[in-house]
Amino acid sequence: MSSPDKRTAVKPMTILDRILSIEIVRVTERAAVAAARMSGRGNEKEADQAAVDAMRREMNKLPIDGTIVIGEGERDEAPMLFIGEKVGNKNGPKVDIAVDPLEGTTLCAKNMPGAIATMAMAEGGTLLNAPDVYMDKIAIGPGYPEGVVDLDAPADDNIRALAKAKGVQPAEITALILDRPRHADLIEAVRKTGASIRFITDGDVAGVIHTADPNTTGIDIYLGIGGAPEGVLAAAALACIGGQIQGRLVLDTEEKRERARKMGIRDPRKKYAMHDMVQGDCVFSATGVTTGSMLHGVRFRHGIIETETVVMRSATGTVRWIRGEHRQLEKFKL
Ligand code: VTB
Repeated sequence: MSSPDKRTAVKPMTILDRILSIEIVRVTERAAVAAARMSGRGNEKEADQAAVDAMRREMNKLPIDGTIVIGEGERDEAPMLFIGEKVGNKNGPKVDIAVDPLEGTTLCAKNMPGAIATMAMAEGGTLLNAPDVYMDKIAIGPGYPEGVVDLDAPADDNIRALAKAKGVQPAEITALILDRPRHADLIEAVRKTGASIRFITDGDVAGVIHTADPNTTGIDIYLGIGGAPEGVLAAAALACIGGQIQGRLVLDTEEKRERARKMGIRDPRKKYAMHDMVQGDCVFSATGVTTGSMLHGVRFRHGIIETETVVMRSATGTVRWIRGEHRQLEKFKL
């Protein structure tokens, strides 16, 4: 028989995440609207700060006992939403939270396509707690045998293996890569196979998500080094919609290895599979700030603010596209 204590005890994330998967939408919506007000003003810091403030305010209303595990930075350097910060009204399940209140600060500041506000939430203790360093990543969409590509294989071998599994020529594969000088060798290896490359200047959370629906996006594989926080967020999204991602933290200095050690990372060379980064049930939400190929940006119309959000739940794999019309009533102004 269950004790009264048990009956009144806080329900685990698995039960509450149905509700949280709607609540989380409000959080990324607010952050996106705040950031969008700053879009095209050339000030990355202010845009980011606006998104952070709005996200934090909204998150603190949620019925969760939350801990930021992927945030705006490490305790000393980030005033808000830092790694380890407690959020939520404590009246709910213990959850780990990964946030990128403004993914693509430059995109937003320059009013270029693809800036998003994004966040993931998972059962307490199940999200990878990673320092704010780079991560080497590889990701593909669903429907392939496990391990068809591998972070440690040469990029050209990966392209050929993926083409074979897809039943096409390597020239029919398109890879998405961040346009950075550090990727020169990677680009050369991919080109050797005849595959096509689409470059992005920022925004690799959305970049990885593109691999989940190649028929629509034209992207088969994501390759290269981006932010580790973005890697964990992308892993949360793929945990919901399917696909494969592997990542390895780039801990190339003693200082970075030390920071990682402090977060409990014992093996600095560990290759993380999706379920090492996201070990339990999770929900993921992203709202468009500027219009990109995944989401519409925020639109300010007379008296109404429009948002578009994609929200996903790993327990069921449900993906919802939510268009919000926020009427600017005095009481509920965004
Ligand atoms: C990527 C990109 C992000 O950081 O993760 C990138 O997808 C990595 O850092 O949107 P560098 O810019 O130093 O290459 C972002 O650009 C976010 O800052």
